[in-house]
Amino acid sequence: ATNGARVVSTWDFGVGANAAAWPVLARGGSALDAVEAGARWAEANLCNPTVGRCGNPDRDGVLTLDASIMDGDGRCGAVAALEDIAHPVSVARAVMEKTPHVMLVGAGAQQFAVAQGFEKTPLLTDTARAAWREWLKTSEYAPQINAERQSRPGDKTNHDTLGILARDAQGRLAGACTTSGMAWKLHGRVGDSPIIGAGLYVDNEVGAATASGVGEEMVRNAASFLVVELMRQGRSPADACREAIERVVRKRPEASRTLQVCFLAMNKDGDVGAFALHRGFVYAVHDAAPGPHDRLHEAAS
Ligand code: SD4
Repeated sequence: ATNGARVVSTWDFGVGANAAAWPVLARGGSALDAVEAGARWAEANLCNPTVGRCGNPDRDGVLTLDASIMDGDGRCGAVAALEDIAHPVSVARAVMEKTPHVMLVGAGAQQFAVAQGFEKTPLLTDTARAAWREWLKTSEYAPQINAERQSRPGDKTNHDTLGILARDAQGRLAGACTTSGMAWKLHGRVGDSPIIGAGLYVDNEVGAATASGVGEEMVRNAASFLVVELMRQGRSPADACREAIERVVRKRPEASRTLQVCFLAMNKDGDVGAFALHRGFVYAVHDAAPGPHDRLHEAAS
């Protein structure tokens, strides 16, 4: 029943997200339900001092969330700059399924969420508030490479993005992306994660791609769309990701030295590939193959 089913996710916490998504695929469920389950796990369980939705707010001390979801038929939904709603990915799915629109932002997104029965609840933790107060002393916006990676002691959380892609037993693809964005961003800043084609793109005929890192670079390059289009031209997932990274570097060679950009892709056959601008991007794969599923793969860079 799990024939060809597979789920892949960004970063260390991708292991947990995959573990939450896999049972959906294992019982013959849809890729769309699987990626939502994985993203919800991340949104609910990343509450630790180093990473999470309980992570760091924007420069005004406000935690704003971005998320998107897409299936291989081109159905998609997204929310950006959403405040005080714990599961932005599910709000994104509601935008997709219950409105004629693709994206809702800010107060309107929150109003829609509440009308759909999502609970409004303050999310910013004391730890994050304290980190923000500390940050205010310098007020310097300096994103750290691989800040999402939990396995490196001493790393400070700068942002936390889960990108998750799945293929179900029927061969359908879906993806989701959820994040609190870059810490200390300007209030109102929206990254790549909720932008279809930038942080996420899925096409059943070709494959799926998602991104993590400094989102402005993905938006500039319509990067997840680019990765899928490169696969359409015959590139392997890893090759397509590498080519997209080269595009990022060519456009901004100076900036590329200090910021991280990471791509993760899966083609329609379930082959997985990744590439990062700098070392240290890890991703997790889960399928029916025997053996441990908590081993991480490090992307080439
Ligand atoms: C953003 N791409 O908002 C996200 C941040 C990220 O891991 O990936 N963090 O730009």
